[in-house]
Amino acid sequence: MDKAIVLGAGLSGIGASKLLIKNNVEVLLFDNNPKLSLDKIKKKIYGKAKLKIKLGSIDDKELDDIKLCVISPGFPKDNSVYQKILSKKIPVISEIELAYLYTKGEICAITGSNGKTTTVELTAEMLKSKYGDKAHKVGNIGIPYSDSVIGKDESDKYVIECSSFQLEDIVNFRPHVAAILNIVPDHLDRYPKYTDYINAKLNIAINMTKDDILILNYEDQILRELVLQKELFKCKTVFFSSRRTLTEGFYMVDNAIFFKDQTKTIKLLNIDEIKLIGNHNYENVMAAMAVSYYMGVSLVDVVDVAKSFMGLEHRIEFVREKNGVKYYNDSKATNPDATIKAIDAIKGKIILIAGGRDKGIDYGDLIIAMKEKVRYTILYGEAKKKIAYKAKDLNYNNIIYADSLEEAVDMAHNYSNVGDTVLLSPACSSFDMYSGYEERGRAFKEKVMSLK
Ligand code: UMA
Repeated sequence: MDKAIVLGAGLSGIGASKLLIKNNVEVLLFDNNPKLSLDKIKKKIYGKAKLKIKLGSIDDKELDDIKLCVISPGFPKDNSVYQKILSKKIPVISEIELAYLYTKGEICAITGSNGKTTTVELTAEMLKSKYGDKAHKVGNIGIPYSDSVIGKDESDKYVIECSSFQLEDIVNFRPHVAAILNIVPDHLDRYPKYTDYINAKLNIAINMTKDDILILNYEDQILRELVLQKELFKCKTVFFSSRRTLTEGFYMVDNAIFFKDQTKTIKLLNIDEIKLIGNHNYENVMAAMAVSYYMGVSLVDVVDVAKSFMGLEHRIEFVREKNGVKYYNDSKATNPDATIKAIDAIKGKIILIAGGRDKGIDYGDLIIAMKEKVRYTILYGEAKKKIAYKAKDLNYNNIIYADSLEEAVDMAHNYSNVGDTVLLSPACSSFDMYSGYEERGRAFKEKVMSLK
């Protein structure tokens, strides 16, 4: 192979181009957006003699001698250039597959609809406790995997956060240890059927063999039932559970986390020794412990790291207490399931701030969760009416409309009582008003800090 096309000139496309050029492959980098700056892209990639960049459109002839296509996770598959590549039968791989082909060290990978980033961060800390600078967190977390493998050797260890998009076009990608945290409807604006989304997630284990270990959430019905279809996975499977004692695996009972294998049961910690809150977070902790343990970290070390881990910004992040009311920023909750988990995690009554851009997911279960603990729900953004109509259908009437997130915070301040929690947990993406959940979370925190 001597010439490849890379689709998308974002983080993944730039990482993939660098890796290919480093390995003497000529790169044609294509991005659909004609407004991108050629100079800015070029500055990020060394070896310009082997690089050609095309923005907006591409001549058919350019594809004649292309032997491989590397597609960025967010690059749309109805794009005409992608369709031409398919019709020319050029093999297509995802950016994580490319990186895998050039990886010398050992990899573990984590996917799931919710909790990926927290679990990857925690796993990376655990791996660092044993492997130091040789441990790397990469992938959907914002650090392109392909960029990270350049110049590394057999002693390096990677924990890869895998989105369903990244797992769509893998061929040989085979982690030694993998975890699927949960599967709930998400990204239904991209996948025609829910099963397409599930199958993309399951690709994480498709090449794993009997020498590999797949960690699964026993409390997730889809994952539990999949294991019953034994022929689906060839690897060993280990469960974690936040609700029951298991015959083998990591589980939580009586507010403590245990590990059990064929010879022993060990109590690892009490959940009040960790700083994260909520059942979903205890599941993330158990998954990270399991992945790290099977990647060679001792149980003593995984427990130490779990106890000192502070959690991440924008994920049920405590902001301040004001007049006896606690404020939490959970801007990362971009689907209803994540918001349900945040509601579950908080003790006492809640004033919920939600809304943003709708992702085509039903809000029924969220409304049911709101009925028990949410005193008022303040809705803003594009999805506010859709959520409100569903609430009305299900007889939840404590809905208030706001025109902006800032106005929603003012309203929450006025409507809250001592002992309440004000929770931003939008259940929607942020793109109707913000560049991403981070900007939305920061806007919330600024407004909360300015409350007089
Ligand atoms: N592009 C086109 N045509 C289009 C749309 C996009 O050419 O119609 C181009 C854009 O102009 C842009 C490039 O594609 O230049 C962007 O590629 P990309 O969307 O694949 O984004 P990257 O910058 O490569 O970032 C990706 C992940 N983004 C997505 O999956 C959408 C990042 O995850 C990831 O951190 C990064 O690779 C490194 O691995 C972000 C994300 O939102 C955080 N992920 C989704 C999620 O978590 O829900 C899946």
